[in-house]
Amino acid sequence: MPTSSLTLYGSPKSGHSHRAELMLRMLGLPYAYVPMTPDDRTTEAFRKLNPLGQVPVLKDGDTIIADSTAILVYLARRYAPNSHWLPDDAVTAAQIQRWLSLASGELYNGPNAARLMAVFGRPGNPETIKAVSARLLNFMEGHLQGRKYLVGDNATIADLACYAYVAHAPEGGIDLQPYPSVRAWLKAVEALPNFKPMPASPLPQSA
Ligand SMILES: N[C@@H](CCC(=O)N[C@@H](CS)C(=O)NCC(=O)O)C(=O)O
Repeated sequence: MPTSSLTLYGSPKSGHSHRAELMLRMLGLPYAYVPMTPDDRTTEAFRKLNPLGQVPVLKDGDTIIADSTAILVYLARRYAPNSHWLPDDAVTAAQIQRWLSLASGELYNGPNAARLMAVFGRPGNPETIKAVSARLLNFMEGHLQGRKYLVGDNATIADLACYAYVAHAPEGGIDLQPYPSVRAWLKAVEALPNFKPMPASPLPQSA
């Protein structure tokens, strides 16, 4: 499979960036990484790549793909077509899409939002965030009983999309102890070839 020159614009403590980087690593694709500070994301040059000013953005030759789950789909289709990462069949693709939607919905508004509040001082409603997180994690726990990965028998882009913000949920004060199947799934993702962790942030202090 031919490769162009791949550049990922991301932030080291962004789970959205981490999922895109994991996919590049797991496909064994060479890439350049451009770390973006919050100020970098507001520049005119970066807004040309993504008018929303968000990381991650992938540049593949002349092709620009913004949004982490769009990047996962692009990399799977472009560099690993019809592989276990994103199989072609309709049912499996739909099951994977469900997890991509959960990653951009409940995971974003739950564990990600809790971490944003605790680590980065972002505003938010702790009660709502806790409720969204508990609903998602309870659902994941039931779903993962008897399964190694989120969809089917192999790792898919669904696992990469959901990994970082679940793994780092404790940074937002969300305890993963009540979710043994979720913790076993995190270990399964961490055991995949070329896995690289996202750097930890200080755990919130208890009052
Ligand atoms: N839906 C986007 C969300 C990306 C996102 O929220 N990125 C954060 C960093 S983790 C960001 O760049 N935030 C800056 C902003 O929203 O202004 C994706 O999946 O890539």
